Amino acid sequence: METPTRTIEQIRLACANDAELRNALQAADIVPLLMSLVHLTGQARWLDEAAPHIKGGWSFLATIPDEMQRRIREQLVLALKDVASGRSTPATISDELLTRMMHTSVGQTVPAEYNALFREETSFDHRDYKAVPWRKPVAPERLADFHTIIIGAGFSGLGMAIKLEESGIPYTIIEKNPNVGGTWLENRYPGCGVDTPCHFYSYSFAPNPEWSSFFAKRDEILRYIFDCAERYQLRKSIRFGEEVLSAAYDEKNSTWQVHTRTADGTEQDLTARVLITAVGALNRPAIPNIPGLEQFSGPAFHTACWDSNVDLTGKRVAMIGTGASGMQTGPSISGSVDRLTIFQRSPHWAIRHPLYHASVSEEVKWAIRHIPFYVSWFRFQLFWAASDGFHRTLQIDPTWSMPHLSINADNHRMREELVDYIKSKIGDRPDLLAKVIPNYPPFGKRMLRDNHWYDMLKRPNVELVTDKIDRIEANAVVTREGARHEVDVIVLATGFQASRMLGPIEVYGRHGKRLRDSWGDDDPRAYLGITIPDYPNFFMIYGPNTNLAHGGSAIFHSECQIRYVMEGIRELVEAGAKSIECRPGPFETYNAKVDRALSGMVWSHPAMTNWYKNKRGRVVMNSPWRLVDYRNLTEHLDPSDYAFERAG
Ligand code: N01
Repeated sequence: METPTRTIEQIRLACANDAELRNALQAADIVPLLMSLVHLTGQARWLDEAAPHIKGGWSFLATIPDEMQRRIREQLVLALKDVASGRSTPATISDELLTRMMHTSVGQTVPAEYNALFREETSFDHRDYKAVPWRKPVAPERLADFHTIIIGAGFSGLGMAIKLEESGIPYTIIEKNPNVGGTWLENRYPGCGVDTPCHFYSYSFAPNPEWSSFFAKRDEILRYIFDCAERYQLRKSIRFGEEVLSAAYDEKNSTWQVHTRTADGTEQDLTARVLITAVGALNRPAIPNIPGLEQFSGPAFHTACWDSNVDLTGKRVAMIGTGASGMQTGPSISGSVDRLTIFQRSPHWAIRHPLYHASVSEEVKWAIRHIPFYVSWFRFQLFWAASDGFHRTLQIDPTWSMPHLSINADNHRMREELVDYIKSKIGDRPDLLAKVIPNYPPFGKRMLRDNHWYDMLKRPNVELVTDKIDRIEANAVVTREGARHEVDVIVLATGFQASRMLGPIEVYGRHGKRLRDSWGDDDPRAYLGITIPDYPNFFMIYGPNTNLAHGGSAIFHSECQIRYVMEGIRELVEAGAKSIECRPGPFETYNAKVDRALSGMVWSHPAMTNWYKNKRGRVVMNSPWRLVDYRNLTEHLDPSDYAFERAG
């Protein structure tokens, strides 16, 4: 395959200033540099030499000796200059070599089935492998008949819009907020940020070489989303400040009637051939049912509705909840408040990451911009380290002898490492230690990243309360043991109504069938998490059982779903059909498979609560699959899974 001109241009720029190039190479991670070298030269011998020194996907797990590092950097300079001067061209990487490179880059066996995922995910040759092009000519005026409504302008909705825009399909996004960004617009509590590495937590087709840190904070993520909305000119198609109340399928016309309300109370009906929900799962706050909460006389607010008008400086603050939001909020406010009293119902596991608070140096940003393939390999390493690389850790071994502590040997090893880490932080405080070590296996609840949590717990102005809350009074939180904790402000870090999927939107399918009647309050099901029988031309992004709880990026998953939806719309358009509707057979078979797989995974363990399960204990949020499995399941829409209604 011919090397894209963009790659050659990139290399010429890289070689334009020798000092800059060498500085950047010195600062950049050695493994992606090594992979760039192999990618440019095709010289696989480097892999054999480096392999014994690479023990995982994270950069800090590579211990390549200095002398070898020096040779890699030197050879890379030469290889780049050869290409820049036209003496050579970047090598063509065979599938076999690609598998070997993936394997070496993360120091673990990566099956060949990841090749396609690698090519799609890393944009290494600037091709859009996830594109769904028309297979036959489609007159633009015909597309007008396929107007699509997307609900939600967060990462998923915008990603969907970008692909519809590219295909020429007219669409409208309806967004309840005044701007794009979804959960990243709404959440602005102190310390809010991502804990998936952001060089992976970003669209595969829109890499951002400018991330200022490896785990970006909310404002920077929101800026990235704003940039994408501008770059792909999406704003013109978004109706802001308008909420969808209901959507009903009109069988006679094979269209959706979408009923909305704007902020001023005006209600409207819109019509679309296709309806796609991209409403997220973590944006309807769960307000705890604690007696007296409404009688509290001071400010009380949820982390997702942070009240910036309340200055916490010098205040006595209660924080209820210790999940991902609490983990970021607590340490961020503990230095300025007078007292922080944390009410923990159950502890969470938290893992240390050496780069969690690190920024990306200018030299590394330069390398990301200029060294071909560098960021592709970096992204792949992050993908592996943050997701499929430890999927097996979550599988219940039925013969495991300590099921109350862990679920298999890998999971147990992880538990021991986590406990050792906690002890290294607060081993001198047995009172705290007893409170924070979870009594359930790692990954039973969402794994958190330690945001100085344990350091915070040792602060003299911080108290960790594990007694149950009995009630809230005008100026205090009172526990069942009768302890009164006087506070000025209450922060509710109590999570979201995740399993009540699609929130308050009422969806009516064929024969007026109400989706909430089938799903109940919290028992959603869908084929591949995307489509449902009796709901033609209806697709969901981040639907049932698509949450990634072993790691990975929600954006990866939504891109899988977006491609699948695009294939569905393509079938509809190219077949000249009026509707496409999931058949009951594949729906039932798939959901049975999902339930079977999940029953053997850590989230089904009885020792903990989590937001993944519904009231009956069925895991309704999480995907049981590795990312590569879900990618394969959604790569192509199989028309035989669907019924089509022909026009005319
Ligand atoms: O919510 P949670 P979250 N009395 O449900 C406690 C994403 N996210 O907002 O564990 C007392 O995890 C509850 O206790 P328990 C991410 O996917 C990502 O923190 O049920 N306590 C728990 O401690 C995450 O998983 C990021 O016993 C009560 C806490 O409140 C998801 O959002 C950052 C209670 C709720 O924790 C949700 O995280 C933030 C009560 N009545 C969020 N009710 C990053 O990427 C609940 N609790 C970093």
